[in-house]
Amino acid sequence: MAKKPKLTHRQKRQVAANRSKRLQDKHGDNKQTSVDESQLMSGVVTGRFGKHADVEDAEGNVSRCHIRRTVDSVVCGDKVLFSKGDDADSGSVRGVIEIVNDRHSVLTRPDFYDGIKPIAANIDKIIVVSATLPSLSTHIIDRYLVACEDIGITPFIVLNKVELLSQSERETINQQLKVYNDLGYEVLFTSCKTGEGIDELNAYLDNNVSVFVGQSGVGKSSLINKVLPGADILTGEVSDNSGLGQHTTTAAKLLHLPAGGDLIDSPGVREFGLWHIPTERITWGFIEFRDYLGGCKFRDCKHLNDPGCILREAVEEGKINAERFASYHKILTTMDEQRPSHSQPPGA
Ligand SMILES: Nc1nc2c(ncn2[C@@H]2O[C@H](COP(=O)(O)OP(=O)(O)OP(=O)(O)O)[C@@H](O)[C@H]2O)c(=O)[nH]1
Ligand SMILES: [Mg+2]
Ligand SMILES: [Zn+2]
Repeated sequence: MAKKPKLTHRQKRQVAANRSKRLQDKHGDNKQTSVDESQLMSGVVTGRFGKHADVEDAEGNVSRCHIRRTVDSVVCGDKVLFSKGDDADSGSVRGVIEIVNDRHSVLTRPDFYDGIKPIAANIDKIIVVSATLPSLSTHIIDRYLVACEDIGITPFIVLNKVELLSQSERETINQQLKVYNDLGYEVLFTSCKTGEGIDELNAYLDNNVSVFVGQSGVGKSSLINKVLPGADILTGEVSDNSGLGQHTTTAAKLLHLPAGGDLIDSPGVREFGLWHIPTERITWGFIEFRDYLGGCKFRDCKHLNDPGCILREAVEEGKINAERFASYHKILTTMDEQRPSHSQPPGA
């Protein structure tokens, strides 16, 4: 296999900047004429498929593009500069993404083989979707919340498929999710079958760029189809055998809301790993811990059975929810198991 040239981050930026300057110089005279297909245009990435990406220009035209090797990564929501090629050049893949603009936010997840993978860029809101089918896991919700807090975006928790619940199940789950309300997170019950909560979800999305995340099969794509009836995204049954979603959505997709704002549907992942986030940031991601941080007797307190651990004391006094505390420790113990041996712990 051919070896990729190893450019440093700085070198890559320099190459991209040089290329941009060269292209600008070349097309400097007719920069304003967007009809010239060989000119760099601005666009937003609406889909990413293997080596290619779909880019939508200001007029709403979508071009499937190659990605210049110097470009680090491209993901839905990225604002890019691209050149539109000649249709006849290379089948349906017409353009080339030359430059990815700086992102104001990016949600990432680590992949065992590929390292850190961006999920969506330039997002304002993160909709964390869960459901009782597949089974409800507050631990998975906690994982997403940590990832959201790490990038400074307040998550919105949605429990979908609520029409499947009996009144008493609904009350039990209400109690289970009350901890999130108490922490100041919004929790919304929705059903794509009865339409419950869809208006509220619509109101929350408003004029923002929102990404829908959560396990496979919880109904992310179904919710987007409800909010945007024309979207017609493929949805898939939860498997009768495994009780798990079937990973129906395989690539993230960006769609426009009619009144402004965008939605990004993302593929469900089985395990939302957090091993790319340093331990202190994981701790910070549990917002109720923040008041106590730095107060333990030992600076390197692991908040387990360490003497003088004020986090543990707060749990014993009922000031911190014991399940959230257990969830925190579960994240830390699984981090080392999930991290591939070729990857170093963050900060190492
Ligand atoms: N009963 C019930 N089923 C729902 C609801 N919303 C979605 N479903 C069903 O749940 C299954 C999974 O829905 P999807 O929208 O494909 O789930 P997803 O989260 O996009 O899954 P991935 O694309 O695999 O990540 C489908 O069979 C949907 O019809 C709901 O509110 N109630
Ligand atoms: Mg889907
Ligand atoms: Zn401690």
